[in-house]
Amino acid sequence: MSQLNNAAPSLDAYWMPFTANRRFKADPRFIARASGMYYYTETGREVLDGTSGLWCVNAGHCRPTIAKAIADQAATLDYATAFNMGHPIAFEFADRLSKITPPGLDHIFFTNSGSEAVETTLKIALAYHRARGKGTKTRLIGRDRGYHGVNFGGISVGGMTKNRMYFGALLGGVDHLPHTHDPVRNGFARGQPQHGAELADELERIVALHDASNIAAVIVEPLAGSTGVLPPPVGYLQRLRKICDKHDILLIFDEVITGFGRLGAAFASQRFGVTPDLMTMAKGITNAAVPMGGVAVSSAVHDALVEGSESPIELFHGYTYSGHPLACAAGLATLDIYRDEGLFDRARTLEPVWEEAVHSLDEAPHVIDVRNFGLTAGIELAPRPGAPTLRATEAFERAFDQGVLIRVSGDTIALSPPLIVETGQIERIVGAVRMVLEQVA
Ligand code: PXG
Ligand code: PLP
Repeated sequence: MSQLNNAAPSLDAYWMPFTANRRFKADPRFIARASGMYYYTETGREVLDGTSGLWCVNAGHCRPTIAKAIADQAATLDYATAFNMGHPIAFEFADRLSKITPPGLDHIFFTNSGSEAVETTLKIALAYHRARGKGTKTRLIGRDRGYHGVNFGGISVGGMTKNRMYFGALLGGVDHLPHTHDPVRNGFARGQPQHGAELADELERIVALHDASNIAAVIVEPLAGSTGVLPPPVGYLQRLRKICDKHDILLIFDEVITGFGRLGAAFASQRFGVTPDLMTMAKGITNAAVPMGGVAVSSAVHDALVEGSESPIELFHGYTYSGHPLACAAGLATLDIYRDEGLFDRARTLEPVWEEAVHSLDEAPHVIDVRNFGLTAGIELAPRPGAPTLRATEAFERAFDQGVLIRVSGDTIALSPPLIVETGQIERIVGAVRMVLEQVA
């Protein structure tokens, strides 16, 4: 099939993830290298990264200290099993992470992706209740429009229809809270929307239906990212926390996107002042230079599970590459950059500038809602009649041709630039979006 030229490999073998493979392979877009805020195509064309890769390159691309840390580690200890063996750097990285995680979330379990981090939280939740003699608490509660990765647990508690509908009956014993998107009451909100805290009370309805004795955990993204940027209504997370406490239900925050400064604090938990019992992280944990994820666990959950264990191995769970030395090295170098450059505070300081810039699109063609929080924004477009999502897809392709990478989810443009973004670059990103919205039909 498609061939770039005689020397280039066929495009057939690689089945691309979450991609319109046929459309892409008919007109491929390749990134050859990256530096700081920019990608460069094979022909050397500069593309401003308005999405931090995929919400992950929070400190900008190809940071030399991270590259060096990975290279040095690869030459020193490439791999050692983490099962009943230790290598020092994993302990060092977990300790460093535990200093920036929310108060009490002091224990770190390493995974290799956000999806694996999600599965890990769900399994820990079940094992925790069982270890306390509450083995009937097995039901898991997610939320409509939630994204929790692509493994079976994650798509079961998740609420993105297309990610679920092709894959059978999924996990049993799952229920969902309603999502919080309410453009009629909250349209074009700046920051957290005012209306919707009462949607957390739906958890009481779910508890009344299934009984608290059967419910293990609630998992939500503090700010829903993938579905098109939905900041939590004022007071919503606080209410969820309260209801979970009342019924001995664990609260899990999936902070794969919201962690590492994206919302102007180390984690969304600190920004919103609500502490979960378990928290996922991934993406920005290594600035995306080596795949890694993790779960931060409260001491209460950790200690009950470990001390309540009937067997020497307290948790029958873990991955070959949990705490991989190269990922830990990348992670430590990444935390140094975040700290030394004050990037979490930088995101917070830039937030009003960002908010002003993205809301300058409120009146742009096709725009039906604009949402923002931290260094994220969702610009929702009216679907083209009879061809939903195509307008946004065309906007993405045109923006790329004009030298700006944006992300689309359904009919929403999602923006999340690296935290090193300059004011002029914010203007360039927003300017490109305005221009393509004026161009697409
Ligand atoms: N939880 C959340 C909240 C996420 O955003 C995952 C889990 C899964 O992480 P991994 O590392 O397994 O991909 C994510 C990932 C998008 C997009 O278009 C977002 C993600 C992944 C792919 C695309 O917004 N988030
Ligand atoms: N921010 C990050 C990313 C960190 O890793 C740390 C410490 O490890 C801190 C902040 C806190 O820095 P300090 O201990 O210098 O106050």
